Amino acid sequence: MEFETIETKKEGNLFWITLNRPDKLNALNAKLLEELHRAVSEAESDPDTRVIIITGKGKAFCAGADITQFNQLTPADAWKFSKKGREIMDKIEALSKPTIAMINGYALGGGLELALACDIRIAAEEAQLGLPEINLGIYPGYGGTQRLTRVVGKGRALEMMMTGDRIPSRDAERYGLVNRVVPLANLEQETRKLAEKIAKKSPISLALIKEVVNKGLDSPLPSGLALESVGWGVVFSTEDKKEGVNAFLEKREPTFKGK
Ligand code: CO8
Repeated sequence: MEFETIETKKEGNLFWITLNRPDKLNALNAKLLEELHRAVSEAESDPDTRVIIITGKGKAFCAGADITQFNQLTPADAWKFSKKGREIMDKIEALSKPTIAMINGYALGGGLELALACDIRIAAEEAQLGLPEINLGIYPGYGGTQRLTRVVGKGRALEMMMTGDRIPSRDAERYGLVNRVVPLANLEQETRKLAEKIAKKSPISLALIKEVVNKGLDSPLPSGLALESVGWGVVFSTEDKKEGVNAFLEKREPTFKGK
């Protein structure tokens, strides 16, 4: 598939998506959002892909929505632009395959919101994260008000949104906003190692874990727990469950096929 604003690469069971507008710090314009949508759809339907990694080229992961578009937007356009961005973030969160945001540099505004839509965030020591929309006289519009609050809690989320300050990745790690921080030089290697580890697990279990965690977070606890039990029944019917249990009993490594 040909893209102008992103690059994609398949590597074994991993599917890499690199935002590729480095001169504009990978700001999200309409074209990039549309291409990102197509790339994640391709990764989701690709039978070889088990883990999807999203990163950025150059010194930024993504510096947010493309501000140069803002002055041309009517309120109705702004609503559509926000909705389009939100739909792609929702789509990424709902993918059946695990996603990792590899945060190589600035993750700001819509860029942090993109990282928040991914399952796991790994950041370079040099990266900075924030929701600076308040400085533009607006506020986060790609899911940040909701997803950041769920990840770091209300007080920290409100402070980040109200000040617009960028926080270093070490602080983000302390907040639980990124899973781990590594030097930029090791970022790709560490991300690949983690992705390959997850790629060896049962894809059905991975998809169910995502579904149950995400839907459970939107539900009262008893409903989430009931969903967990129902999914458990499903996972018990799979060949992967037989393979996993037999491999343990036979003292060998399992090979999961996603069946
Ligand atoms: N949009 C468009 N262009 C950008 C953006 C952006 N978000 N960020 C950086 N750029 C451009 C710069 O204008 C510059 O272009 P040029 O070379 O043509 O002048 C180039 O990228 C390099 O940037 P800088 O020279 O500014 O690089 P610095 O290292 O000096 O600074 C910063 C880096 C601190 C990241 C700085 O670029 C910055 O503050 N950027 C803006 C960050 C920001 O405010 N992001 C939030 C955007 S709003 C948003 O994401 C809302 C999401 C919901 C949208 C709902 C739609 C209605």
